Amino acid sequence: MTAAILTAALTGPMATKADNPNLPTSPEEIAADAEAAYAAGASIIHVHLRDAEQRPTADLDIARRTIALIQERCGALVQLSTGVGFGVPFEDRAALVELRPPMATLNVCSMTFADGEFLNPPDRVRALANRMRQLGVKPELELYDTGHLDVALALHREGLLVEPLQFSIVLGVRGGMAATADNLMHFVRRMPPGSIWQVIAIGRAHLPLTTVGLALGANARTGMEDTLMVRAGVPTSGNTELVNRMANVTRALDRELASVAETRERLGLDAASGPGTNPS
Ligand code: KMH
Ligand code: ZN
Repeated sequence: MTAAILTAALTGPMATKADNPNLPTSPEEIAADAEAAYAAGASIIHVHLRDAEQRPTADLDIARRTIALIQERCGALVQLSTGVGFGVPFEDRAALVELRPPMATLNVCSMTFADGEFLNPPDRVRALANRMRQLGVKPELELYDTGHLDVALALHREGLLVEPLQFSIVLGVRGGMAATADNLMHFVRRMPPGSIWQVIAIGRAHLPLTTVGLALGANARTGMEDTLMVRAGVPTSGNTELVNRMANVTRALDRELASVAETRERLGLDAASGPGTNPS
């Protein structure tokens, strides 16, 4: 099997330090955790931004500062979340790609998301996909339910996505698919050949279903966005513990961890319209 691309999702949109005091929220804390995740084998850092009150934000100054600090401290690829968090207008979320990170998420459908409403109107998703293609920002397509794959494939048919398509199969969000192997296998059967994919398993199913994905040849994502616990009832000591654990699982399955260079190559970042580092 190919080497596994490991993504560290350090912060997420919802939890705060009240849920787990080890959650990084300031640009400095996020960059410190990014450096440690990179040292532990992650080649991609998935970034959510927070303001001084820990609220999710798409503030461009906070984004610039966070990206610069991460890049000062390590060579990992930055993947900005355009999901950002509830209450942040879609236009502000979409403006983040103007900073030209090498990668960003693209959430293709609106949905109930836990107790919130996650708004991704079709015309704006299409415009964002188009803009990302123009800027050479590689989209990671977030699929929370079966129909989301069809919407993503329709964007591809419209010429808005560049191969290889990169999918995250998100399991365990309330309002999306439950975290079951059966739901995962639905996508494994249906994704087009050549797709690059990972499981994002939220909460209790995080370790087992991410491991199933790795065993099937997928990439992996871990971090405090996806679980605040290292096992039931035990809060994690932080992102480094989670990334080290997933790196160990990957190696135990006899797979290597992809370097940044290999990650760039597999995702076609250098072939996209902008360079992978996409200086803004
Ligand atoms: N929060 C995860 C369930 C995004 O940031 O745009 C999915 C995610 C998407 O990471
Ligand atoms: Zn995210």
